[in-house]
Amino acid sequence: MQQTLAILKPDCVQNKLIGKVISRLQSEGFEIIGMKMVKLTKDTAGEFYAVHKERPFYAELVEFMTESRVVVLALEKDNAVEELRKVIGATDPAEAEEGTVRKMFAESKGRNIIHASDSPENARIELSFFFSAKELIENR
Ligand code: IDP
Ligand code: MG
Repeated sequence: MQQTLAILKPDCVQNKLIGKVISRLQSEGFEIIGMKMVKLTKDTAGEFYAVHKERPFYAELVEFMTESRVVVLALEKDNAVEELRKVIGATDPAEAEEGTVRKMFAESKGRNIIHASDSPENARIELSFFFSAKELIENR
């Protein structure tokens, strides 16, 4: 089993799509092992996306991620990192495959409904950004 991190972004929360997206993730076989709703500050969002600091969209991204609350999910599945990236689709919904979460629900490359870790190493880093080891103990 592998773990990965997803964030239901402010557009997902604002458009009342939390239930639909979580339902999709569960039907794809992801086990929710941690879940919290948080309001990110500029500092927290900026730190989470620090790898994009030099990119032209960084300020817009931080602004967007702090518009309203987000839902942070710790997910477990075989090959979870790759599987989740597949289910969410390409960053830009215009380029995402039919049936992917971003194709179905996202409005633009910036406002694209969901974040997912892009490697097992980043998944570990990102999970520990939002969850303590105590919170993610296996339930078996
Ligand atoms: P990812 O979320 O598919 O991994 P990244 O390239 O890691 O995509 O970018 C992180 C986030 O930054 C994207 O999900 C999106 O919200 C935002 N973003 C990326 N590229 C652009 C852009 O060209 N314009 C506006 N926002 C962008
Ligand atoms: Mg990324």
